[in-house]
Amino acid sequence: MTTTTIPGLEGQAPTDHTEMLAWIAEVAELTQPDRVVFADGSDAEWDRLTAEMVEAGTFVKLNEEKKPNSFLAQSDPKDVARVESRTFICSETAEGAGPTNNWRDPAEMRAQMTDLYRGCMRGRTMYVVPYCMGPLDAEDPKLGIELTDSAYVVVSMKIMTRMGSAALEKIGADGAYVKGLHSVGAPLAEGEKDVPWPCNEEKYITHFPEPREIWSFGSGYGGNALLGKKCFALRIASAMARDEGWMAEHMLILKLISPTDEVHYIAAAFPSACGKTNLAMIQPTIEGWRAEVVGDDIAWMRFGADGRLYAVNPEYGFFGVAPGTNYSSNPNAMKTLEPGNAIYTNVALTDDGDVWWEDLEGTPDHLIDWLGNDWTPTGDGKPGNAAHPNSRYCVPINQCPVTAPEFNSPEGVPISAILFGGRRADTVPLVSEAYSWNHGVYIGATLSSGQTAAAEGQVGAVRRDPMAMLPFVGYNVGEYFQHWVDMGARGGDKMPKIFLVNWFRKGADGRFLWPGFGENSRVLKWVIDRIEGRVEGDETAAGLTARAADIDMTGLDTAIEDVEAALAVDPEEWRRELPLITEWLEFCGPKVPAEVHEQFAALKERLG
Ligand code: GTP
Ligand code: SPV
Ligand code: MN
Repeated sequence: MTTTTIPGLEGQAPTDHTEMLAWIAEVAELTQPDRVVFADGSDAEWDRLTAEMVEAGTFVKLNEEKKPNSFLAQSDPKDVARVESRTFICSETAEGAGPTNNWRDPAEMRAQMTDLYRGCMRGRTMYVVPYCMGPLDAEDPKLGIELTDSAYVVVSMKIMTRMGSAALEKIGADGAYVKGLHSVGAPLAEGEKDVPWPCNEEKYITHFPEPREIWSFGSGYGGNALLGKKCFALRIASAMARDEGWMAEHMLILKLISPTDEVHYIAAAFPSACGKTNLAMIQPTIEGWRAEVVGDDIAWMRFGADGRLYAVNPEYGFFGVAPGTNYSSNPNAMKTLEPGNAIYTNVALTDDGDVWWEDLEGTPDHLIDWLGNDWTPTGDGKPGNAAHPNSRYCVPINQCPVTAPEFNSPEGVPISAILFGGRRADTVPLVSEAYSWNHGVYIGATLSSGQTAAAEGQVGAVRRDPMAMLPFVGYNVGEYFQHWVDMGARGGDKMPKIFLVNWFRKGADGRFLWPGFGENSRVLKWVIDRIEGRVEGDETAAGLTARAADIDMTGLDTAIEDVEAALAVDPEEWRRELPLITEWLEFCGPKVPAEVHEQFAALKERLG
């Protein structure tokens, strides 16, 4: 049917999509891979690619008995997290990217990156990876093609997305799809031996929101390289969502079931490495309550026929932070890993071919750490983490014992509450409810958190992270706030209630005041009680804050004084935030909606 020749492709392309074939041919001509291979997403392909990566030293095959069909990769030590300083939104105008993103003129960026891409896949295979974000049978499935020279990306995309032939078929002969081009930027000369984790010192994670394109160069890691995740499902999708009247958010989605079988779905936006996966998989500690996971990182929300906001998880797997995960903090994550079929990155390797990371049960006497060095618990004078703080497991969502069947429903689930949260050692109470949708938008717009290892930067430094989307909003941040206000106006009283939570408040002695993890179910119960109108709260500057007496403490040995301290709103501390918020809203610029400024004025008035 088509006459397009793709250099390096053996046999017939499995699609008649003329425009797609022309694009693939053009990229292959530019990047000059030895081979072009269409990924079909099959188990046979997984077996072949993982075996090749074991052979190449990229993967270590883990002990088949302990971790069946699972692999460990250790990245280059300089390629361990998202690189926000190298992430660009190349909208047509600088204003379109707003003050929070790095912007470059799209034509200039294309010219510059085209030079980098020239010959960059020499000696490698270019994979054509078709994928779908969200269920394949959605009314308007969101499809993408990632061209990549990384087999690690191909197998990770099989876990994280609906990847392979079915997605290609959905695109059909002329369907729309998001173009993604990814290269690790490490061409091989004739006969040159490859390294286990090829990458380039120079990195670009670039988005062209208007034509819905992604160009990524130089990194093989996580959100930099698995283009369906942060690049498509948040940065590009947020721009689509603004245009189409829905929301693409950095949120977990969980299903909470009360002892009387009341069901509520809750979405929560916390910045990277601030507890989404843990809350999504929560094992409630209060009698009779159950929870199930719909998603752990990204939520796409749109209005249903009944006018409520429905959320879909566009992903198909978990890319979770390993350190801190264990059978007591997150038993459901541990059980998800038991059947195997997982990829681990930058954790430590035990002598019997298993994995280990900080806080996992049973510290071994000897390990190979994420850098490939011998490691012992005492450090032998060489202290350091066995696993990188941003080391990750990548595992299919359907292996989780508490996955809600609705995770695969194209209609999604109706959201009763949206939580915003972050890491704040002070000031922010354990839980409070926004006075209105717009107050909630204000709380989200000024959300703050201590920086984590999930991205480069000074760990611990408090920064504003609006709606936990600072690195992920694909357009002007003021317009993004406006979109939130507009969605609220559309949804009216059917919108979810908005809450602010903080699991990370510390006492004067530096201890966490609240035990967190499964005990957070006690806070979720209060949230449901509020939604159902069963409890009152205290009107404070922050919002309607829970009274300690209304938090179910049955079976919890945390001192009531600690809970009271965790819930307290100290006007003095809140006043200290005011100049920072003034500065932040000024920085966000003239597009910040009046409604947000009004809420800030109301806060100042509450503080006197
Ligand atoms: P990303 O995948 O980067 O978006 O992270 P995330 O938001 O899913 O964070 P995750 O659930 O992986 O948690 C990150 C870190 O926070 C882990 O080290 C957890 O152990 C820790 N953590 C999660 N929940 C709690 C909690 O309730 N209390 C405390 N103290 N720590 C928590
Ligand atoms: C995050 O940083 O928010 C993550 C990990 O979920 S990554 O896929 O690298 O973005
Ligand atoms: Mn995340």
